[in-house]
Amino acid sequence: MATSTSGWTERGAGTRAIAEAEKPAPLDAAAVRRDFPILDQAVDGRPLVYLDNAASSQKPRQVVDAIGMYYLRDHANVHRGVHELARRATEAYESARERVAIWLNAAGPHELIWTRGASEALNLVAFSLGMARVGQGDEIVISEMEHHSNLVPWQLLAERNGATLRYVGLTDNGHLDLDHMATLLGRRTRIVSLPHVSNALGTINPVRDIAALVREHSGAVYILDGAQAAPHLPVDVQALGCDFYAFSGHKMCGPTGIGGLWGRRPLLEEMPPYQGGGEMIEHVYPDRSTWAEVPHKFEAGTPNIAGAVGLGAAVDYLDNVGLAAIHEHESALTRRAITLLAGVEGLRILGPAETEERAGVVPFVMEGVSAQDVATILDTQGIAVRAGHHCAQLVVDRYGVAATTRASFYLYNTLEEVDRLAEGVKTARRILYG
Ligand code: C6P
Repeated sequence: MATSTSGWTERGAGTRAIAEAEKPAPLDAAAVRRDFPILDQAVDGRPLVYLDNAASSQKPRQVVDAIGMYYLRDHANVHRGVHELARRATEAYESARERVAIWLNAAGPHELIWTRGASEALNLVAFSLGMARVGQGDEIVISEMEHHSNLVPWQLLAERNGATLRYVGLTDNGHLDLDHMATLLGRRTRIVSLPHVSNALGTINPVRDIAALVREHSGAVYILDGAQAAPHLPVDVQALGCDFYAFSGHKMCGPTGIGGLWGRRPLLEEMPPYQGGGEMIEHVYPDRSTWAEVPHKFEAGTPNIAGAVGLGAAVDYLDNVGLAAIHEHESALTRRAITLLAGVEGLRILGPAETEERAGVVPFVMEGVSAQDVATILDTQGIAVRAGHHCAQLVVDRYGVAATTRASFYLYNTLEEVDRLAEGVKTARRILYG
C-alpha cells in the first residue's frame, strides 16, 4: 500500500506542538490500572507491585485486543497479495507505521523502519551505515552510560573496520561529562551514539545541546538510543537534532518483537541493505539485485505485522493518557522513592540527585549486601524489581559497584506502591544485616 504523505508533517508537528504547550492534567493511575488486568494479582499473598518497567512494561487491554482482532479478522501476508485479507493486513501494517511516525514527528512514514526492537535498530545503523562510512583510523564516540546494545555493535564495527571507540566519561552525579565529550570530537569522528535516557542511572541526557556540540566539533552522524525515553517522554525526532532514533515497543505498552529505527531520509537512501530476502528488492538478476524504496529496503522477509498493529495501538493508548502527564506522574513517584530510600541507613542511590530531573529509574546499592539478595527479598513481598548490571556493565564499574537493585516506574504505578518499595527495602535491610 502506498502511504500518503501529503500534509503529513503539518499534522504530526501540530499535534505535538499543542501537546507540549499545555500543562498536563494529572494522571489518574487508578483508572489507568483498570486497563492492565495483569497488575490485579497477588504474589505470595501480597498485591503485586510491578517496578521492573525499564526491562519491559505491561500491556493494556486495548493493545492485546488490537492484536487479537487483527489475528481473528484480518491476517494475511503484507505487500504481496491482491486479495481482501492481504489488503487489510497491509493497510493495518502501514497505518501503524504512519501512526508511530506521526507520534515521533518524523517527516513521513518512509523514515520509520520496523525492527525487532532497539537492539536490532542500533545493529542496523552500525552494520549498514557504519560499514559504509567508518574506515581505518576513524573514530566512534559513545559513552560509559551505554546499554550494551549501543556499545557492542560499535565495538564489532570498530574491530572489523579498524576504527577506534572513544568513551564519554560520567560525572559523579550520573551525567555525561560534556567537557570531556568536546575533547573527543574532531574531524575523525564519524559516529556519535548516545542514550536519550540511561536505563542504569535514570539520567535524561541533554540531547539537543549535545546535537549542537556534535555539529560544532565534527561532521559525525548522531544517533540516539531512545529505548528508555520513547515510553516516558514526548519525543520529537526533528526537534532533537539527531539523525537516527532507536526504540523498543515492549517498553512502551506494546508487544515484544517490534520496535523501530527512525532515520533522516537522505541517510536512509544512502545506506546499503542490512539483510537480504523477500520484499526488500526492486529487481533480482543472477549477478546482482536492485533495492526497494525506503523503508522496505531494510525490511527483508515477512515482518512482525501483528507487532506493528499492537505498537500502533500502544501509541494510541499513550497519546490518550498523554506523555507529558506520564512524565509528571513518574517524576512524582521518583521524587518520593528517592526521598524514602535516602532515609534508609547504608543505602546509596546512583544517578542524578533528588533535586534534579530524572526519568523513573531508581538504582540503589545497600552497603555490604548483594543487589540480587535485596531483589529476592523484595520478590517475597510481591515487589518486582531487577538486580544486576542491567546490561550496562561500564556504569556499575564507573561507580565501583558490582550490581544495583533497580526500581523503575511507569504510568500505572502509584505512590502507595513506592511506599511498599521503601518498606520492603527496610525489611530486606533488617533481614540481611541480621
Ligand atoms: N534494557 C533493561 O532492563 P531491546 O532489548 O532491544 O528491547 O532493548 C535494548 C536496550 C537498548 N537501550 C537501552 C537504553 C535499554 O535500556 C535497552 C533494554 C532493558 O534495562 C533490558 S536489558
